[in-house]
Amino acid sequence: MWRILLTILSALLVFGVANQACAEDGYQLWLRYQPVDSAQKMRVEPLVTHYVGPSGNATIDAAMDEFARGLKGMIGTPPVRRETVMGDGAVLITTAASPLLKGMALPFDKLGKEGFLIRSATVSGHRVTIIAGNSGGGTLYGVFRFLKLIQTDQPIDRLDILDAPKLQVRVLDHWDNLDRHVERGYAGQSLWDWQKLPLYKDPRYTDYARANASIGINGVVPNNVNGKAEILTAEWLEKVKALDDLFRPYGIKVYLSARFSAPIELGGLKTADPLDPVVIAWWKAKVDEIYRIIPDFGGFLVKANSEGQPGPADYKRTHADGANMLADALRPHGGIVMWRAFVYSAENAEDRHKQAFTEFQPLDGKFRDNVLVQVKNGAIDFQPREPFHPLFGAMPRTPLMMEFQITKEYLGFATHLAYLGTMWEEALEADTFRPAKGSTVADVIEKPVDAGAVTGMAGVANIGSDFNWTGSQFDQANWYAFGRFAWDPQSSADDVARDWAHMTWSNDPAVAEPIVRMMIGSREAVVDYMTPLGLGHQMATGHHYGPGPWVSELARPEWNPTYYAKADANGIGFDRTKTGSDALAQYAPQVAAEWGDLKIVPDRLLLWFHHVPWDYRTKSGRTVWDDLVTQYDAGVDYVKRMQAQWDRLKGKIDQRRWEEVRDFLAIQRKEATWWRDASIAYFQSVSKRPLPAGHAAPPRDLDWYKAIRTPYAPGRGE
Ligand code: BDP
Repeated sequence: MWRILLTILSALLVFGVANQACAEDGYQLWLRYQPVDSAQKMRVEPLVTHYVGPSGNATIDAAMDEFARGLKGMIGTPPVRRETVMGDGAVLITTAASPLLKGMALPFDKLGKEGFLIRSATVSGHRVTIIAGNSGGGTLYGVFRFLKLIQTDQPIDRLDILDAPKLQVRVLDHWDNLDRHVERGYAGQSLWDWQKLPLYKDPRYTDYARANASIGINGVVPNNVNGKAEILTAEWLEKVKALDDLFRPYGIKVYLSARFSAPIELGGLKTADPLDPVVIAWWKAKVDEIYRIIPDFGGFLVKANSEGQPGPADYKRTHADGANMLADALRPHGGIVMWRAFVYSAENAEDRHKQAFTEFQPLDGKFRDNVLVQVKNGAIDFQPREPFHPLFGAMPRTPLMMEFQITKEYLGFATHLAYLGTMWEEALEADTFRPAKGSTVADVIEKPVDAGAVTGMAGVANIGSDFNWTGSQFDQANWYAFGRFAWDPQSSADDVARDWAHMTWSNDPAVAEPIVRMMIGSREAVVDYMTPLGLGHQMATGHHYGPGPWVSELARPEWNPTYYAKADANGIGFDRTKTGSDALAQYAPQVAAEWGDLKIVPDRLLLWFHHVPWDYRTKSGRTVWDDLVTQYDAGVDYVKRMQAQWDRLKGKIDQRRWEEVRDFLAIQRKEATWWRDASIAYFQSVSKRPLPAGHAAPPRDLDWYKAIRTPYAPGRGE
């Protein structure tokens, strides 16, 4: 009896200690591989007794390592590796070329280069599971999918899964400077410890690659679009090569942001004119040098003639001239150019909403076929809500890739819980009506402009040196969701959130479901307390931290929040109809007709496209003034509800992560309230209207909010 008690006691002690030791901090992301429950363990164990895979392929090796790691965590004993199928329960981690699969007529023709199949089958009379792609990369994705099934408590006994990415280039753009400051970064310093590279390779780089591979990300731009040219020097290329070597087994290519004036800064030339033969020769030699060092280099990302960056317009050349010159240098090596369409000019008085379209649309069909034009989801700049960019669908002969911002520059930095999956879903499912009804933004970016044309999606990374990678536990969901949407732009934000919540928090629906519900409304809450009813860019100057709706004195009109709200004694909103800037004319006529008509435009885009009097009635039946105030409060209320919900999860989630989220929600509530109060104080000073019944007056006067300064807010621009 005593002995039994003692055993129980020591087991409890060991368990307690182990529990302490494994206190979770978020480092494992969604790849936590926690022990599955006993029922799942019983189901899984006999099906994964050993694994078989070819040796000598670094990517398959990475896949097998991950397989062993995942199962060790989830069922305790890792399966062993064998040379051949020996009995039931073998998992074949292999490629189409494997002799083991001979004569099996598997549908490899449907998988493309990076797809995979997972199939329960019989090989040599034994019950096995096949995980295979045409390439090791596909197989690796298949292994991650298989592990996810186990992780999320799903059966693995009768599998017949085929999946392949819908976009080719699925790339993270890091806005990281060489001194490790991250522009718009809220997760510490840059992950890249350049000073120690190439000799010291932080093991985190491999964990980063694993996380990316687990969600299908296959490209990385490690340096800022506003970056320095030095990254292209031999010394820095060696550092980049070190990263590339680590990433290669995970199917990830490295690209670089290229500064257009590099021939002047590095080459000592007098010009960077893209049509100048000396400049052309300089880039060709530079590209050849890069490929000598990094043979599988992906290509360049370029921000040109935008916000002070150099570009072809400095020499009166077009974006196509600039992009094509680089594309020609990259073509012999198979590299691509991602040329950004985020442009607005210092001198141009045209509505900023219209400028990228004005500059780029006439260039349709003028780009080489290894150029992708990279277009932000909206025409202004990653606002909490924007209508989709009018360029989508308007350049049918040019590959357009989507650019989303994963880092939350305009959505409360790292501390506000805002799941961006819903925002991206909204942008991707928007109907462009080009060429006809039913052609969504997702369709536009998915469909190659001609056979073999390249497709892609870029996400501005939210990753840094913080132990939890993204600055907050919930921002990991945005990294995860980006990968999922890049893999399949038709994904459902809800499904993605659910998968993430199960893997990151718990398989218990009593935990996962409330978390999913919090996430799904969270971005709308940010819209409500920052920029309701279609307002845009009301953020404070420079760092964009906190509210600044009153700011009107900055040098360029479109830098001022007052430019976007256009609030005066009579009303509020930016008239982008025919009577105003007519930006609507850049959309297909059906879209312009819907959004241009006050009777049909949804309230969520009202002030984006229309200037209306304060007593204009929105679809809610309230005046626009009353509705604005109501929305600000709705946003704050949502945060309060998230807090209450999170409190109810106490004890069901490991303490450290639970406390961190609790505290971040408190910050969010404080800041959401600040946004609400400051915005109402300002707009009331303009509208001169009383607050609707039941809505409290801001506790301070407008001057108090205006006086708030936060010069050390993180992530400043350069
Ligand atoms: C804006 C950022 C700025 C970036 C710019 C860009 O404020 O830091 O450099 O976008 O996308 O959102 O180039």
